[in-house]
Amino acid sequence: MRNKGISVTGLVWGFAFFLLPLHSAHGDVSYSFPEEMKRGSVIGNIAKDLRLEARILSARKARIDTEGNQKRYCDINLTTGDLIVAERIDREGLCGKKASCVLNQELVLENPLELHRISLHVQDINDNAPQFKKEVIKIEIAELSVKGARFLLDEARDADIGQNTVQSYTLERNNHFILNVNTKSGGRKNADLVLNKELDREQQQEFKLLLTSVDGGSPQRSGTVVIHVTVLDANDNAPVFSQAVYKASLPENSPVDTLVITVSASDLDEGPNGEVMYDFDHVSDENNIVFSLDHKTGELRVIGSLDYEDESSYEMQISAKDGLGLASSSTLIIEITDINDNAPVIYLQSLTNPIPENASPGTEVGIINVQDRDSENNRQVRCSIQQNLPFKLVPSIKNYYSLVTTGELDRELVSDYNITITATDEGSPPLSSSKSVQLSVADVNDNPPVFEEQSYKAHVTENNKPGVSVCTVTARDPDWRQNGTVIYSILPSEVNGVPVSSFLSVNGDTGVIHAVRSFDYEQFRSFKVHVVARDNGSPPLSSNVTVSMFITDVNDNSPQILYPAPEGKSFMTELVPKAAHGGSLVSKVIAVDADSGQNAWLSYHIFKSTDTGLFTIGLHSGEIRTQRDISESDSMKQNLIVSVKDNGQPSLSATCTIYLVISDNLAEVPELKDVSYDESNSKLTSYLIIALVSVSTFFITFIIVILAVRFCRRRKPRLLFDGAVAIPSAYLPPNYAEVDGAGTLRSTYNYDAYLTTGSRTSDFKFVTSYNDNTLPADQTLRKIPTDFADDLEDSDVSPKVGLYR
Ligand SMILES: *[C@@H]1O[C@H](CO)[C@@H](O)[C@H](O)[C@H]1NC(C)=O
Ligand SMILES: *[C@@H]1O[C@H](CO)[C@@H](O)[C@H](O)[C@H]1NC(C)=O
Ligand SMILES: *[C@@H]1O[C@H](CO)[C@@H](O)[C@H](O)[C@H]1NC(C)=O
Ligand SMILES: CC(=O)N[C@H]1CO[C@H](CO)[C@@H](O)[C@@H]1O
Repeated sequence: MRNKGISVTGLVWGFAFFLLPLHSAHGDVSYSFPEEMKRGSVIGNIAKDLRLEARILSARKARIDTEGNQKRYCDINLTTGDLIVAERIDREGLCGKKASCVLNQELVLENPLELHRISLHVQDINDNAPQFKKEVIKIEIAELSVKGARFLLDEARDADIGQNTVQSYTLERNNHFILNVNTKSGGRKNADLVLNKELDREQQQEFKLLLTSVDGGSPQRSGTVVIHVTVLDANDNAPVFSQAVYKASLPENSPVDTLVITVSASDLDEGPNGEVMYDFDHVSDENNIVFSLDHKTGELRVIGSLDYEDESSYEMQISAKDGLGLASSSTLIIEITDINDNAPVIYLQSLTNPIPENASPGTEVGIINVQDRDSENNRQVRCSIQQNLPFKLVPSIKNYYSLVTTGELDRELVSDYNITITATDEGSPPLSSSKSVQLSVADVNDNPPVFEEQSYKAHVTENNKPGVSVCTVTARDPDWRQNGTVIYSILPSEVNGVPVSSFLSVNGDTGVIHAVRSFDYEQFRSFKVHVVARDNGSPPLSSNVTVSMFITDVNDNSPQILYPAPEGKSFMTELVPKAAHGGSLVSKVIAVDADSGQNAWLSYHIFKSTDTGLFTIGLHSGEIRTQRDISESDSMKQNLIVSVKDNGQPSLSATCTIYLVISDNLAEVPELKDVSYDESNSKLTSYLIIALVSVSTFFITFIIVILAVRFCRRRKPRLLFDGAVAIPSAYLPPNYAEVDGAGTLRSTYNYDAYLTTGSRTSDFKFVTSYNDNTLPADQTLRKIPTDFADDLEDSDVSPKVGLYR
């Protein structure tokens, strides 16, 4: 019931509010009505309120006037007497914020003139919403603002008054802000934005919050504004690298300016707070030289030379720093990959140089080490040497190789080797290098001297000058220096019991063989010596060669008459029968010649005879024959002087006398002595000769006896030397036909002539070399005992005469 009563009261009030005129004394009326009524709306019946007849209004020309130049807001319907709204009445426009708004109008009646005041009380209606000055409120709040911070917001305005003005604010729900509404004097209200939770720009850098302001009218009206909160950055974030560790790989020798990697760090801050600068952190100088880091872009580029062999990886700390100095760091690892940029290098670790030529196959000569600074396949190295050498490389441990011989070495064939060692790696493309090793082969005395000929023959003419060179032997030794130096010597031996050194000597250096003494063909015609060639090595090697010496004959022996025996020894007389016919053999001259060949080819001539024409002599047989029958008239005693010549150039000759007695009776023989004596000029001389011959004969006989004794002990022929006199102890008559096979003398031989001092006892001959063509005839003749008489008188019986057994 109470509620009903209130409502009734409200209605009544409302009715009165609209319709009831406010009575005033003196006939004034006032009306109260809400603003913004439509034109023509009835405010009240003024005729009634003034107790006037409506019908007279028109007659009395009732009208509404205004004071001054005020606007006429209302009018009167003359028909009905209603006061109606003539103009839009806006309280806010007319009265603003005034609490009461009264418009004064006047009703004028004529006939009689009446004036009534009309007060129009305009009531506010909630026709205005709260309104903000701007559409957007921009607020910048530092990121680090503390909770509770207040930020004043613009006040919302509402043209209405009273309850119809701003009554409250509401803020859109959000996490960070709340509103604090203040009531100012005059009932105005404004709001503060209060930070209720710290901001993080990096989480949300702006907020758009709707602020609603509501009035208290009915219906309620509201106005909104957007609060645009911008969170101002604080440098609360360090730059952060996108990776904790950056890894990159890069081939070595990459050119300068190659981009290796780009690092990036992000800083959530903005502005200078988010500007990141990259830099190396504690880098060693070396890395600085190799890489550069762009401070702004974070590009890491090559600025130096990259060598895998020096540094295969780089590790550096980099930092990113923002404008205000907050920094963080990261690690940058750059692996350098290998490129085959290093050729193998060959090191000769040891070398046996020179290597002796007798080194057995497989001997290690040197050790080679090969190194390649690259890695993996690029450092796999194959080593080789050139073909056709007696060497090979044997791989040993790791990168070591042994250089060993594969065959026999022979310094005399190849004394130096250039061994080229080539090493190639397995990179792509492969690199290679080579090294030359010079190897000498040292000599070993492995070659004996070798004579140029298998044997030597030397010919020397007898009676040669001592010291004459007879032959040259040459031996070659290919070894080196003293191992190849040849020294000649004669192997000691004996010829006929005499050391060979007394015959020949050899020049040790040149191999020229000299005769030490003069040879006598009649003593021996050939002999052999062994010449040794020895090198100077240690131990020395030697070889020997046979040198056959042939002594060629010179006509230096006169024919020797054996029969008849030389005069003085015995006086041999041939008996020729008186009855001998022509052609009968009566005697024979027997002669020999110690020379040989032509030099011993004897011819016999009758040089002088008692009765020329009675006897002839065989030219070569020496047989004396009668030429005709003996006649009585022929002298009983016949003497023949026979000369025997050899065929040498010049020829030598000997003579003998043959005593012939033509008789049949031996009794006549004793007379023979007279015959011989008749021929002598002086008997005294003959006796003397006989005495001398006897002594000589005795002497010779004595020697024969001695030599015979010696010969019995030693069958071999020997030569005895007694001073310079050579006496053959035994002398076999030479085989005269045996001269160089053909029986002729070699025409190429030069004949030497020998001059004696005049005494034939001396066997020592002074040698004068000349050709027999230039020999003066008389010199030769002097030596030839052609004169029988001279020969007889010559008491010096030559001991050189061959003794025969
Ligand atoms: C070895 O090489 C050297 C120079 O390298 C050269 O003088 C010499 O003749 C060469 N020897 C041989 C046998 O090739
Ligand atoms: C000679 O040969 C020997 C080994 O037989 C050797 O030791 C020596 O060095 C060689 N001499 C020369 C000069 O080569
Ligand atoms: C001489 O040489 C032969 C082979 O050529 C050898 O048998 C002999 O022993 C050598 N004689 C000397 C003395 O060297
Ligand atoms: C001038 C004017 O508005 N007259 C009006 C008065 O009221 C009557 C009845 O309501 C109307 O018919 C008129 O038009």
